[in-house]
Amino acid sequence: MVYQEQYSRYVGMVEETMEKILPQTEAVCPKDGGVIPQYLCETMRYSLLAGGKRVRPVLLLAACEMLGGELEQAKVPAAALEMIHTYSLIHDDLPGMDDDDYRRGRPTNHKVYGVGHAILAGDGLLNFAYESLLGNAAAYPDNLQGHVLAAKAIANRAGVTGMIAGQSLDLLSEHMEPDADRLAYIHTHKTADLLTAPLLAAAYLAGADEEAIERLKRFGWCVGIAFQIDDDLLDVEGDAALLGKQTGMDAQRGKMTWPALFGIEAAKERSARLWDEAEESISAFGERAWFMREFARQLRARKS
Ligand code: GRG
Repeated sequence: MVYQEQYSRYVGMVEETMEKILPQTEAVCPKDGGVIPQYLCETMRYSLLAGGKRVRPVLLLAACEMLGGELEQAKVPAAALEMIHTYSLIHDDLPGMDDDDYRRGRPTNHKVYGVGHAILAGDGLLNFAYESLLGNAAAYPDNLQGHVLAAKAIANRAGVTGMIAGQSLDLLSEHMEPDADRLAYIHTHKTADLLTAPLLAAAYLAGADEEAIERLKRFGWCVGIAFQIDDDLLDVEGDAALLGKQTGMDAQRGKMTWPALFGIEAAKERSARLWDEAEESISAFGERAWFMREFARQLRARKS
């Protein structure tokens, strides 16, 4: 199968699963306690179904298939991870954080629904992600251990020693003297952790061995750091129309970034080396890693 077809197949699975587990509800004032109120549901769906590259869920499905796991079991975890990612974007865009007006080519959640409802949309997606993960785990009693470990890996990388930890340091570091160790910590946790989460989740779902897990961790970290450096570079040199969000915001906010600390050329070199290392780290999977390899190449070439 050619790359683009395979990518569309994975994205199709994710979109279909998200639509299935979070359908638009008609309940304005639900009485039985089991329906998401219509407005809350709309605010959650506004950001979740607004497009996006679906990098994290595609990585989960692709790694699962590469490792011989059952795709059917991985669909809900993939959708849950995209919900967690989307909640983090909604909250990151709030006035108390980055205060952004555009995301995924449309007004940010709080610009449309107001700050209070945007906070709830994020909270809703975060909670619903774990509710969905646990419900899915219970549906596969024969692989309960795999599902519990996958959910734990996602919670760990998204949580207070993972993405939230990185975001906390990121906020604390605005307008601070640039510092390489601090920047490495921020990038590792804010960005790379949520790109490693799908690989670990896939490995546990598929019952992969330690060696495979270590390779995937390395791949996730390299992709994550390179992805973040590229993101910082796009904020300096990218096209706002293609990105679907404003550029030049990092400098305006006094953010600690790779280009700010080391310069544009050094940032480009570092990113290139990391993308090479990412490919190298999955070379031992041979032909089975063809999609992951091509996916990394596509991300490396991204303009948005
Ligand atoms: C609010 C707890 C909390 C965390 C926020 C995601 C995040 C952490 C911050 C967003 C700012 C940022 C530059 C994060 C680095 C990761 C990144 C580049 C996210 C954007 O992900 P893409 O490019 O977005 O995969 P799409 O829209 O394609 O899904």
